[in-house]
Amino acid sequence: MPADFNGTWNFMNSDNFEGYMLALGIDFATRKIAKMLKPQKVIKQEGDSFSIHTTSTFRSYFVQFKIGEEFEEDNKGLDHRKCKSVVTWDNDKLVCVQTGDKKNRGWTHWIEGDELYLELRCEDQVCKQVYKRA
Ligand code: 1AG
Repeated sequence: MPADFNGTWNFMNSDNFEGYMLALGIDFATRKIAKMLKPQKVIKQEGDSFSIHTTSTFRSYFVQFKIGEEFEEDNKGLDHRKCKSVVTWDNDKLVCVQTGDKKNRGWTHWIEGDELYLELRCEDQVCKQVYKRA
């Protein structure tokens, strides 16, 4: 049985979001606003199909995928760079590799108790975020 990510998750804290945004080339003004945000994630998981809605007062982002199936990601409202993404299981972790202009781009989600973790990677930067079950 894989991990169950279903639910609503509220942002708690973040480490090095600034470094991650800099690696993506996000401008100063946008970074200033972005780092004040406390996004909420709504994750729907049905077998191998996932959708993740990340919403905030400033920007929101939606992604859906099936485990192991490559898809085109537009990163709309984020850095807008297109990439080819694929998400796979690494034990109970969801691992996304985002192949495109940026090296080493991707993310990993996992759950510990009632907390959802997200590690965002781009080039040599790693941002870690923690969400709590609503
Ligand atoms: C995400 O990916 C994407 C959502 O969680 C936001 C994460 C990082 C932001 C990415 C780049 C920064 C670019 C612009 C900053 C502007 C606004 C920030 C908005 C944050 C809320 C959307 C993993 C996800 C799976 O697809 O959970």
